[in-house]
Amino acid sequence: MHWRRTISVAAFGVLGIAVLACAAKPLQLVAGRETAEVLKIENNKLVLTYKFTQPINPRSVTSGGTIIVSTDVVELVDGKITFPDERTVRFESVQPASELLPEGGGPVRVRIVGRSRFLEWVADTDGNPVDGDFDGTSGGDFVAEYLYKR
Ligand SMILES: [Ca+2]
Repeated sequence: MHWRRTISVAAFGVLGIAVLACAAKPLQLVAGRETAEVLKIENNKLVLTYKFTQPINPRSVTSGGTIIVSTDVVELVDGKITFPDERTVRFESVQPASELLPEGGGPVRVRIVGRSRFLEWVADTDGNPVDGDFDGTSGGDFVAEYLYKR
């Protein structure tokens, strides 16, 4: 039964790759809880900067898809995503910050998707989802709320 042997060898191969993938350290945010380290207003635009532990797949980062930003004024803040380096994601609002935040400032809520039934998430260059919930395994959303004061 030659085909049986072929199947079991293939199965062990897949298992081996899965074990290796699990053993590798997952992609995580270096920081991201503190307003001062993440949130800035530059040229009257809302700017969020996130650093990661490993290079990111640039195509996995989409405004409104895998990075979701909202305020009390705007439910979904449209942003332009750029990469200052391969481990850093920069989100810059399309609208002026003065149209996104009330007088005196307010909360800015961010979700970085690490788990989704649509299979869309921020991923490393091998496609592994970000460990947004910091439990040590790939997958899980990162959720934060920052308070911006004018
Ligand atoms: Ca996780």
